[in-house]
Amino acid sequence: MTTVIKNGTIVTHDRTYKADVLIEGERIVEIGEGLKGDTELDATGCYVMPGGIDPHTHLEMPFMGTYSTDDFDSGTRAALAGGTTMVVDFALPSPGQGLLDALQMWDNKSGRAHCDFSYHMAVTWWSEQVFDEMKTVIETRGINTFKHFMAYKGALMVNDDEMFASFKRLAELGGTAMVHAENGDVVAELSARLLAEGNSGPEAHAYSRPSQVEGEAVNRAIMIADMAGVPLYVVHVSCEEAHEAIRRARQQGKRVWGEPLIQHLTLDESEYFNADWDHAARRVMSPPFRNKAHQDSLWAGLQSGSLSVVATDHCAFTTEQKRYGVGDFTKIPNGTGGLEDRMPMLWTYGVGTGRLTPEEFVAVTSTNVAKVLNCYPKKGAILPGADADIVVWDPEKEKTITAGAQVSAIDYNVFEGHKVKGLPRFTLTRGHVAVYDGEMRSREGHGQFVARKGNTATNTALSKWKDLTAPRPVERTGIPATGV
Ligand code: DUC
Ligand code: ZN
Ligand code: ZN
Ligand code: ZN
Repeated sequence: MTTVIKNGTIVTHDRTYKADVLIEGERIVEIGEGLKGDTELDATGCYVMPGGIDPHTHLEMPFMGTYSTDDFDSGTRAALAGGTTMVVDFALPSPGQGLLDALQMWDNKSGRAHCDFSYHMAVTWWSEQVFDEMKTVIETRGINTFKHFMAYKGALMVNDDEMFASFKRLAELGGTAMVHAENGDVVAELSARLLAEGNSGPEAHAYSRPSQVEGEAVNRAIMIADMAGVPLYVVHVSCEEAHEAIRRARQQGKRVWGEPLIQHLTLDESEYFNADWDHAARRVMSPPFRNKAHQDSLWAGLQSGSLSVVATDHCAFTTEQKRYGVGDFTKIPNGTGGLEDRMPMLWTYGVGTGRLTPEEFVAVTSTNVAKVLNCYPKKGAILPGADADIVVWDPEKEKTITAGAQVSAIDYNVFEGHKVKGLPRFTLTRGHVAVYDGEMRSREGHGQFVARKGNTATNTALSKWKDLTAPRPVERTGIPATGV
């Protein structure tokens, strides 16, 4: 069974050209002119691009006393509706739980996926068991990315000694370290003080996590990664201080990547000062939305290449769940949605404004992260042999985002009212047409796990630490007698 995508313009991270794409089963088999297939998809007026990869989702995640509402069913359908064909979710052990045990929990949930998926592993505590299981996770399970929470003190947070131990183990095994970078001690202190002073509303969430707590943690993580010799991926980079640290590290030759979210690029802190409690609480996430200066920094990072990937951190809670935090902002479940809207919003505010080229759009929504996660060119490419994960993108198609029309299972949308121009005409997941001109034809269980290899390079390029790894005692004379 073959399908041909005809009359479109192929856009990859490095090229734009007119050609047809022939798909046989689940793979791309040929690219050229005048190709024929059993069925045809007409891409006249459209761009034919690698399907989006969202490397940061939390589907049906146990968190802050509840579970995020979008699961592998509604979450991956939302992804496909917006042109995303692969998601990478975080398998999250509760402190004390083994890594393999947590993976089993995620395997039990992910069978419903409509598109392909992979996992990152979270390290939420440290022990000999975690040390041992990391090897199995990387070498047997095909998961080489491990996230560390530097915030959520008393719950998911790891301390510097645990993080250093974990980073060193990852360096040894060919893993990549990831960090949620916020200084959890400072956040805890500020939160307690705000509450004590009577600041209990959702705006206090933003006051409790100023950009300095993120900048400090990113700098610390980069230095610890450098000493351990491990590549580092910083999730949800939201501010200039964090971006600056990443820019500097990259300029020094370190393998450090930064991931801004579509929310931080397009929504700002004024959302928290809305008089409506629900409006503000629905936008509570960590890190919080920032001001325009920070947004400009993130856009500049995408343009210059100092920031590599645009994700969502999709972690969707209903209004009812958000209301657990009435009277105490620290109990508002942290998280927002974005899976369905990431690509249209980035196209509209990036390509549509001239800030990004279509090729840069492909790079930051798909190809760059496929390379960082070691699944390129199976994913993130329009090449013979690649998976037929493709979005046929109509740059003229428009809509106004509204919760009433979304796939996500929650009752609001943080992008409500935004007019987007640029939407999928077709979305294909491993050759299967999951979105056909606005109609959902996806299949529960179609999604497969994408195993990823370990790294072949570490992060020791310029590390001075290497000089200290084999310390030798200094030979001295004239040692004073002891016990005088
Ligand atoms: N931040 C959120 O807002 N939600 C999930 C976890 C996180 O780090
Ligand atoms: Zn996080
Ligand atoms: Zn997250
Ligand atoms: Zn199929």
